[in-house]
Amino acid sequence: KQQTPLRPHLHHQRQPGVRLLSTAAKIGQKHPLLDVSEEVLQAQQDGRPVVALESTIISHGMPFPDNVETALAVEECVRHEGCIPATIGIMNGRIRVGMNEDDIHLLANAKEVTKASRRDMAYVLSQGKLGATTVAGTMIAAHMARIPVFVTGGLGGVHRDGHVTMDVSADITELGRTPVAVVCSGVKSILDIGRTLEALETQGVFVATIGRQREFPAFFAAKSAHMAPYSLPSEEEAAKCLHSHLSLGVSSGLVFAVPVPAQHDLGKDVDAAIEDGLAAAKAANVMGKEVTPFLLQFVNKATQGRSLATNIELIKNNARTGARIARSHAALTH
Ligand code: PSU
Ligand code: MN
Repeated sequence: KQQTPLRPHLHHQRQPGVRLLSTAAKIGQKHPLLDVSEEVLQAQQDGRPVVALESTIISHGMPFPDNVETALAVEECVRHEGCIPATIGIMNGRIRVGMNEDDIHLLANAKEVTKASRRDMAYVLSQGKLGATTVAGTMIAAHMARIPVFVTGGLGGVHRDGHVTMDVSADITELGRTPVAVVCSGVKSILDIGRTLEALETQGVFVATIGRQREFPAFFAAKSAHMAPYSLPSEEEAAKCLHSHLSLGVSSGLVFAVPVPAQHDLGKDVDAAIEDGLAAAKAANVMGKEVTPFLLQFVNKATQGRSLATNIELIKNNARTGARIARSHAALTH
C-alpha cells in the first residue's frame, strides 16, 4: 500500500536540495522588505555571479568624499572580474540590494544614517529611516537575496577587554547563524584578534586565509601572530569549499581572509595610534555601537590618512579576490 506522508511539507524539508529551493522561492527577490535592483535580478536569472557589499563602511567607516569614491571604486573592481556588485543599505522602508550611485551618495552625505546590525534592522525599516548595514546586517540581506559571497574591509569582533565588557560584535554571532561567505582582511588590532578567532570557532564559522600565508591578517597589517585554522591556496579552492559548505546545509557562515598587499602593509606603524584611540575612547566614555566608528576615525586622523589609504587599497584587493571566488562558485553551481 502506498504511504502518504502525514505532513508532506515537512517531509519535503528533509531533503536539503529541495529545502534550499523552496526557501529561496519564498524569501528571495519577492520578499516585501527586499528591493533588489534589476541588474542584480537579471544576473541571478542568467546564473552570473553577484558580490554583496556593505554600507556601514560608507557611512561610518570612512570620511567624505573618500567613502563615495571607495564605494564606487570597489564596485568597479567587482565588475572588472566579471561580477555584478550589490551594495546593500536600507531606505524607504526596504532593504535595497544593488544601490545605485545616487543611493550611495545619499548614504555617504546624509546627516542621519543608522548603523544597522541585526538588532537595528526592523526599527530602521519600520521607521523609514536611512540605514547602513554592518557586516551582520549585510549578511542577513545577502542571504535573503540569495547572494552567497560578500566582500568588506574588516570584520567586527571581540573588543579588547571584551571578555569583561562583553563588547563582542554581532558580526560574530551572525557568522554563526547565516550561511554567507565574508571576504575580508581579518580584524583590526583595535580588537582582540586571538579571542575573536576563538569566538568564531565556538560559532562554528569556517575561517581560512586565501593564499600562501596561514597567519590571520590584522587589517592594516598582513600579519597578526595568530594562525588561521586553515589556508586555501586559491580562489577556486575557496569556491569549492563554499560550495560544499552550502551543500551541507549548516547554518553558519565562512570567513575568507585576504592579507593586505605587501606594498600597502603598515606593519606595526598603526599600533601607537590604536593604543591612543583606545585610551581616548575610554576617557570619552564611548560605548556600544559608537566604539568601532570612533576608533576608525581616531586612527585615520592620528596616522594623517595613511591608515585610510591602506584601508582603501585592501578593500579593492578584497573585492577582486571575492569576485573571483564568486565567479568560480557560480561556475560550480550552474
Ligand atoms: N571594521 C572595519 N571597518 C568598518 C567596520 C568594521 O575595519 O567600517 C564596520 C563593519 O560594518 C562592521 C562593524 O560590521 O563596523 C562592526 O561594528 P561593531 O563592532 O559595533 O559590531
Ligand atoms: Mn560592539
